[in-house]
Amino acid sequence: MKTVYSPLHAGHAGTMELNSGELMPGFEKPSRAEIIRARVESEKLGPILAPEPHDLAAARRVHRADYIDFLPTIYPAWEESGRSGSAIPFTWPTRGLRGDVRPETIDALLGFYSFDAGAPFVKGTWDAIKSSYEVALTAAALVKNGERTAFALCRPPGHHAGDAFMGGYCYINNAAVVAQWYRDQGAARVSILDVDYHHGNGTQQIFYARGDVQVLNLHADPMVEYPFFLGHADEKGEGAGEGFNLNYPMPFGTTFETWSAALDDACGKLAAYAPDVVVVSLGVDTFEKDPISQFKLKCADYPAIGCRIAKLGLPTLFVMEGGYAVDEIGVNAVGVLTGFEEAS
Ligand code: OKP
Ligand code: ZN
Repeated sequence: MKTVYSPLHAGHAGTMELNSGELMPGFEKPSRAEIIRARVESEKLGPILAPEPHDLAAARRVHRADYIDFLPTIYPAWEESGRSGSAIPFTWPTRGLRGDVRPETIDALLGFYSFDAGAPFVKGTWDAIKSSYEVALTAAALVKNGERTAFALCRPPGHHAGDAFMGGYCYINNAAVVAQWYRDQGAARVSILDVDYHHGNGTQQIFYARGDVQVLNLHADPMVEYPFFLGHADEKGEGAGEGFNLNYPMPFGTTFETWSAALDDACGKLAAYAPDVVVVSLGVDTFEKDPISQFKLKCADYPAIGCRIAKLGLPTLFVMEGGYAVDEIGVNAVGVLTGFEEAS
């Protein structure tokens, strides 16, 4: 299996995030991608390729143009206003406020285009976002051109980003971009299987009213876990999308026995949908030692996930999302991929 990786992710570093009432170093840090890359090499998964350059046209197919135009202007505007460090929003147009009037100043715009304070910008953030997007599209093309599978080692991740908002370490929704790109390249149906611990609220929002992209999400119950305000089992899609969004919320403490039964059910629904291609939003924050998560999967479970996905027998693109236990992130992420290859 080929991996696509860019060193430009590393400029998105030194970010700060709000946690338990304190501003502290972000969990979504450069070593995550470096450790996965090192494991790809030591496991001899296959060649590691640089991304091809891409303009932002494919991003505009799933994100609002004004949002995509705003992203590269954020850090320059932040610096022009005399600040350094992490650009972070602090006010949002929630219920009772005007979310339909685009404000003019950088602090207001940051809130206008986000749903939380979890997508900080530093100097290298835009270049990292763009490189992550190019990594996803380059890996997508490998599968389109006949490879059975490929691994997009994306950083930053994407599944919390919606049509016009960032949040939860995510800016451009890489999985949504490539799903739409496959449609535009002639795929009739695409399935997105999101196995990250957190609900992929951005992916759900982008495709909620569409029947041509099936979205399946396995995650911690939003009643008690981030992102809190989406991801319940009764969210099944709307209009033409009715029945094409499936959520599997699970309680804190969920072990592989329960989790893999949900995966099995999701794979059954996916097979019945018969997509031309599967995009896996690959998060490994379901791991028992993940510092911000509450599931109990073990290292040995990750190859079994890859094996189950391989049994679908479909062209499959893996897009990296979350996972914060850096000591084991390489073993677990690459474990899914080697499990897939061994069962293929
Ligand atoms: C991104 B992905 C505040 C706590 C909220 C946000 C978690 C984002 C997870 N720091 N943390 O789905 O792995
Ligand atoms: Zn996550």
